[in-house]
Amino acid sequence: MGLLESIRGPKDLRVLDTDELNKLAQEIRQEMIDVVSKTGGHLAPNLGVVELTLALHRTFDCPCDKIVWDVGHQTYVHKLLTGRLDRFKTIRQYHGLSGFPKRAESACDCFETGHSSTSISAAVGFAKARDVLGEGHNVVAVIGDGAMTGGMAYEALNHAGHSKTNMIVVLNDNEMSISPNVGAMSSYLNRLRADPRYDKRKEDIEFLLKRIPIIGPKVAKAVAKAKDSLGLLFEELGFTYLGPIDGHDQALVEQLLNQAKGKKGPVLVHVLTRKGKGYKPAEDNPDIFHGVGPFDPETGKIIKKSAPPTYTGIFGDTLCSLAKQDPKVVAISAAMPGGTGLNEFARLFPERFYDVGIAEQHAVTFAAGLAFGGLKPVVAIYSTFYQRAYDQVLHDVCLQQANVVLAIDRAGVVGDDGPTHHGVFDISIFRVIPNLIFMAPKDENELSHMLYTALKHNGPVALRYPRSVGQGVTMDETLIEIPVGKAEVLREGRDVTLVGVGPMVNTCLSAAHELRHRGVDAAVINLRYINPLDRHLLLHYARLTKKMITIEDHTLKGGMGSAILELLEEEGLEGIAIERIGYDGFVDQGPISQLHAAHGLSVKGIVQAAERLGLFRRVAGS
Ligand SMILES: Cc1ncc(C[n+]2csc(CCOP(=O)(O)OP(=O)(O)O)c2C)c(N)n1
Repeated sequence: MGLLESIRGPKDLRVLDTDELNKLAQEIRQEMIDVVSKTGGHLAPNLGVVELTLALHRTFDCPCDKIVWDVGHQTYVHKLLTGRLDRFKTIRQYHGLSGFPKRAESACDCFETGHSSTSISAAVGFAKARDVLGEGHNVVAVIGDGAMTGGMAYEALNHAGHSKTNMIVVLNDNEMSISPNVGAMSSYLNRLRADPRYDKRKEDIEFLLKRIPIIGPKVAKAVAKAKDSLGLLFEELGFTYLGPIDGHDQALVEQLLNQAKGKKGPVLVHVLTRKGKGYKPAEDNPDIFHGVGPFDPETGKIIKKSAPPTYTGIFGDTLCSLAKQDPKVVAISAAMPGGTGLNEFARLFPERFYDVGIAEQHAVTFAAGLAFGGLKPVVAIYSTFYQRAYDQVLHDVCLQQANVVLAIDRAGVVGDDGPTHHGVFDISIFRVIPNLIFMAPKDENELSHMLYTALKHNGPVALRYPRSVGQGVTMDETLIEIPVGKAEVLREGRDVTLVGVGPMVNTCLSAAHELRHRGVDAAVINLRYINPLDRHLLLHYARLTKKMITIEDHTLKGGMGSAILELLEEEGLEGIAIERIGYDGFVDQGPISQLHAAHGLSVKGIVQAAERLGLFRRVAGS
């Protein structure tokens, strides 16, 4: 039996000696490589926090002490140490362990995350609640240097520094976001790393810490000396700054955490780690192994299946060709240039590409400024992360009618990342904003025409497309404008109207085929525009068929089907029966096709909806 199997909870860690801890660290790395090579997941961030997590769990007493993880993608080690080894193989699988902290999974997961830069805010909340209730536990936020580019982190530092509550922020600095980290804060952290006094002081601190408890007070002095020279920014914000130290020296991290634990007020512990530590392919390519699909654990070679290009890829390619023709086109990413297909744009047009860090709110308002300054900005953000920038879209872009294109990537369920990452709310929140033209393509060819249309349009435009490969359709050479507010009839029919948005339109076509076999004649409409709706066309088909089925890779409340219900109500149309297919509530993690099937977003689901509408009864009886 390996050491890891003997760890049932954090308490079991405290009896281990240095050799055993080193052996355990190795076993943890091996387990993560073995499992993630099959399931896919956030490997590099987790390899980088093995020693840090061991040190945290030996220093703090979970679940009584609260450890709040930022983003939460780096909690695999934490899961392995808090009683979840037996289920670790199910991570990110349908009904398996989540890839992020989950309160229902363990009392040690005190706060759920997935979106970045929330940890310090939540930790201040935990600390204040403890103070009010007269309790005495420790509260720790663990945040990466990438997450420190998000505005919420500063709002929280500002509050914590002022409130003087006892809490610890561990800054896990690996110089990487998903891609290399960006921004002035990142440069500041690099200066702290590079300061020649760091090496000298590191030796001093290591020397002194090794002598605890004999000369414990001297440690405090050395640390106090350190703060005079480094970490001034954090000191000015009201934090005691400790570090930077080597985050892979587990004993050292543990000793500094113990120091932090004994201090009054907020403390920031700066640890330096390497993303992908201990697995060469991940150390060499930390961005690829940040969130990776299945790979060969021996070689690190990613297992790729041949498939049509993705919507994201087509978006990136089309934007590059449009930008070649129009020097005013610029692109903005919030720390996801690779994920949003903008790497090539950044390479071709470095002066016209902006990675603003994990700062979706800033990205959108920045785009509004660029637009009024005379450029044509395209902001590419995942649907789920646009939720962060709602007011910026409403107040800074749409109210002022700025010429901004909002590319909404990963719209619909995204698969294994689960409910924190599914893009299933954008239609509800954006379709109600006046002035915003909102489209969704049925395939990758239509996506390129829509991007062209969006850049031609005067005013704000949003464009939603999914995380998946395209339909494999032929791409048109010449792009044309798709008339605003015009839907497309793909199939005539008299018995029922199937209205799809985005690639769900293709499911409607297959379902129409299936329904035909059962004697039902279905019309199929590719909605194309969620806003403005093609009122005329929808009303015509509603009157003609009297029965409608809407299908959307989106939540039902406030979604596309809701928009059609509103239309029918506004027009006073009565006697129209509608079945809406979409999600009701938060959606689990799992393969996209499985999630679609489980929620009726399938041919079978449409046929069942047709059955609920009584279509087969009528046909059978006629
Ligand atoms: C609001 C938001 N935007 C974007 C992301 C996507 N994302 C996940 S992890 C990550 C990088 C985080 O970097 P860091 O905090 O340094 O952690 P590391 O992976 O380097 O350990 C990003 C951009 C997110 N989770 N949340």
